[in-house]
Amino acid sequence: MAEHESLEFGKADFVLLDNVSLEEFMANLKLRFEKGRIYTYIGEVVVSVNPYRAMNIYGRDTIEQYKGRELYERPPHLFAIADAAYKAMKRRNKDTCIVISGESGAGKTEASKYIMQYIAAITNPSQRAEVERVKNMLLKSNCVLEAFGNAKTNRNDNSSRFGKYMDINFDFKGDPIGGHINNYLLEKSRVIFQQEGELQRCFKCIFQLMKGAPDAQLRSLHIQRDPTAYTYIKVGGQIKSSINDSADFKAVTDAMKVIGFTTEEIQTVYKILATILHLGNLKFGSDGDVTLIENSKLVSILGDLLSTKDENVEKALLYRTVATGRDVIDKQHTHQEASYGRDALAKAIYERLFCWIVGRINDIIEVKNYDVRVHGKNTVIGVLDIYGFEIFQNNSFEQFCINYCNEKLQQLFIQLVLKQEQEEYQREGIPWKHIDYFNNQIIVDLVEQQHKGIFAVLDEACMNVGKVTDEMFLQALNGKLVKHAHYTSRKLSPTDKNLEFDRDFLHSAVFYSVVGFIDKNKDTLFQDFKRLLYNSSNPVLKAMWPEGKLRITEVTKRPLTAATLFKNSMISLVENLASKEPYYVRCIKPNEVKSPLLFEHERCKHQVEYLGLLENVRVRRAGFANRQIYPRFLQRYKMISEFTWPNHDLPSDKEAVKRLLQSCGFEHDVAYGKTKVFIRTPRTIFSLEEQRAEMVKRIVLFLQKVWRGTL
Ligand code: AD9
Ligand code: MG
Repeated sequence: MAEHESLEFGKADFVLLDNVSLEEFMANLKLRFEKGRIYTYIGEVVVSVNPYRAMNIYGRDTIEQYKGRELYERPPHLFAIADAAYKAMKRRNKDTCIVISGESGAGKTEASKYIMQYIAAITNPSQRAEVERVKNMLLKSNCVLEAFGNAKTNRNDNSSRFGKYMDINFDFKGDPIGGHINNYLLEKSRVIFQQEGELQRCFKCIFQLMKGAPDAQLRSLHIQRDPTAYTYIKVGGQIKSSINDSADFKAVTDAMKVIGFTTEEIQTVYKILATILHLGNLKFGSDGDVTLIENSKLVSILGDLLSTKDENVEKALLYRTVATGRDVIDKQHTHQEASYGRDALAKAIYERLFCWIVGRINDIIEVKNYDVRVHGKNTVIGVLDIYGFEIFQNNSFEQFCINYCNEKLQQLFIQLVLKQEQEEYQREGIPWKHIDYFNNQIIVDLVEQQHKGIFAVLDEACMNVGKVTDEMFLQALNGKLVKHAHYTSRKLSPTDKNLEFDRDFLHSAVFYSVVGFIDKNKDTLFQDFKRLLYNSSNPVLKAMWPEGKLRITEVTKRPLTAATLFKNSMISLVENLASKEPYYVRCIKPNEVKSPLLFEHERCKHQVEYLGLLENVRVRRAGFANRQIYPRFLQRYKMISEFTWPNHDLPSDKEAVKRLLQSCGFEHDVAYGKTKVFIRTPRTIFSLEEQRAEMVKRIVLFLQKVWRGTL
């Protein structure tokens, strides 16, 4: 509780509201936003409202103010949460994680960057060169991943189109020694298609290359500076570069160098981007039954960029090898198949490039030469920054996955903050009035349940031999889910194919068009393309496509579908987060127009509701900040009471803890459960800690005197 903050800025912790009602919550949130106080606590959770303006609250001086301080000592800030996670990791040897959630444009990525900067700033006081190098690489990796994984959308100018979980590893001194990044499903369809709207763009790196690369480099890639020359990036309508593209190109290229990418690797990265742009301009025609490439000049450019023979490129684009029994034949693509193959190739090489970049960064930043026996346990702080919940005019498979991911994280929050907390009070026999909340498990099940969930139905449709259409998938869904309270489907017009389901308890339905679901889920790329890339004489490219080694007769296993892969990755992400001590940042987007002044009441209220913030306040307010099992509590604090030091003679540890707390005058702030003592406010813990430190000091002095024989 940040009591030092003046009330003119509202309550620094929602727990301090006079009445816990939605009206009071919103009034406090609005007041603080208007007064430039963008952070507010709910206990140890930080609620953040995107200020949409540069704030002078992230500098070195502010960092110093938060370093090593307790949460309640300073005004609410991301730095305080980062510090709490860091302290827990360092003092108690705990792996911790910081989960940042909120809808698209709410400020998650910015928050994750400030958190990383804070951790970098407070560690390595002795300036060890190796640690500085690691920190620099971790920070630089952000810059590279943003260039390749972020894009302008109608909701956010710098929208993350991939999910990112980054572990930072620390040595026993608490200094960073390495890290690891997990990336989740990149929205690769953006490579070839952007939704309509003046703000939609392809991935940032493409524009950075066009605007920022030197003339000679562009010439060698056969690329013009004019984005309107390229079909793939003009579909969304917005084809202007942004002012930063040029400077960013340099920054990203430099960052890749600092991280340790070789010149050849960096060149290959840009060759791949150029390949994609050229692929988009390839046109297919026909001569009778024969499919042709109309602009064959592009084929030789592609051959050059991919370091392979032109005829190999042409063949992979126009034919596919099929196995019929023991024979292998070349089957010519129809016009439509060739276009499909071209687009699939563009998406696949971009996705592969992205994963390769992440893998390369991981190779370099992973902890090396760390001997646990010598250095002690290496602990971790994880930072999760995913793509936020989003609704567009037209929502497809990607939005479906992104929104499912947000539901999963909300479920984790519910499990850890709302459900388990309350269950523990009940289990321990602490008097407790249950606080109701909407449990979105039903929505999560609707998506991921075995056999009956939307992903299962989709996978089943994709397994069918023969041609399965999106329409048939929709029918299958209707058949299975017609009675589900959160599922409905509708057809707006005879040609329209929509499936629709409600996502939250406010019944704000999200409409997903099923068009493309089957295709995106199967996610097939003709083996011929894989072979083409594997046979490249560019070793970097070749290494990205190891499966191209297989001959067509050797390719038997059906790969997992995109939905299954994503579902599995989400399940393991949540398991990983749940195994660590979590800290939360809940981001709110104040308006749709990126204004620093506008607090749209209804928008914000909606977010507060679906994030379950009010329930969070209620549980927190009625609940306890800290709990410890009796023996552990005694072990830590027994020296501060004569009744328990050095040992107690009371009938049980529980009785001893009671006696200890009575003697310190904290009786009013605690409750005694069956196995644990519960402490309501953090101040009590801090006070116990202070008394303990004082006693430990005295005991040490005493012992020193005894040893020296001066007593
Ligand atoms: V998405 O789910 O990736 O589409 P995010 O990550 O939640 O979204 P982001 O962090 O990218 O949103 O923030 C959007 C924009 O809001 C930024 O580009 C900034 O212009 C602005 N923003 C967000 N947080 C801050 C802040 N703390 N200070 C100043 C901010 N501006
Ligand atoms: Mg983001």
